[in-house]
Amino acid sequence: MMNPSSGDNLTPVNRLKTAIIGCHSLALMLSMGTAQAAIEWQNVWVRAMPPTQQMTAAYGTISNRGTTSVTLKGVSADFATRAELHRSVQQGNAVRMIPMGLVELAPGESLILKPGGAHLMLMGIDSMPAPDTSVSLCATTTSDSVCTMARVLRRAPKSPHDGHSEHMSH
Ligand SMILES: [Cu+2]
Repeated sequence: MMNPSSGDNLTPVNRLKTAIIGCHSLALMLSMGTAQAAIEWQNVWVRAMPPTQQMTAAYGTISNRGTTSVTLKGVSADFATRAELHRSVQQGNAVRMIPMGLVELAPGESLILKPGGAHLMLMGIDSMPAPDTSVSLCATTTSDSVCTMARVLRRAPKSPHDGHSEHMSH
């Protein structure tokens, strides 16, 4: 349900399947305990903006690797007073951004945030993070809060697969 960019390639989904197989033994261990809702960030980056700007956006993938549905309640970043998940909708010649509200992710489902589509809007920034630094982003679910480090970049990384091998190491 949560694939706002139907024209997008399916690679992240394929990668997710691969990773699930790779984490099979972990899944077995978890299944012996209580059902785990596990949110994971992948390929996250924040667009670098001039220091005078108070807004920017972050992109990447938020996946539910758990065995139960997860409801994303919100996102946060310590350098921004407000953070919201937005989707972009075309209205005539203009693109409007609409807050997504609560986002439910079924087991194995991913929310893909990318330029021109859904994104994480960061607002009320007094001190814009400099290019090529790292910042922390957090996603809050009804049961959990999961944070990640994101690179601040002037433009989108060439390959969305950067960091893939790193990711597979667990
Ligand atoms: Cu926005």
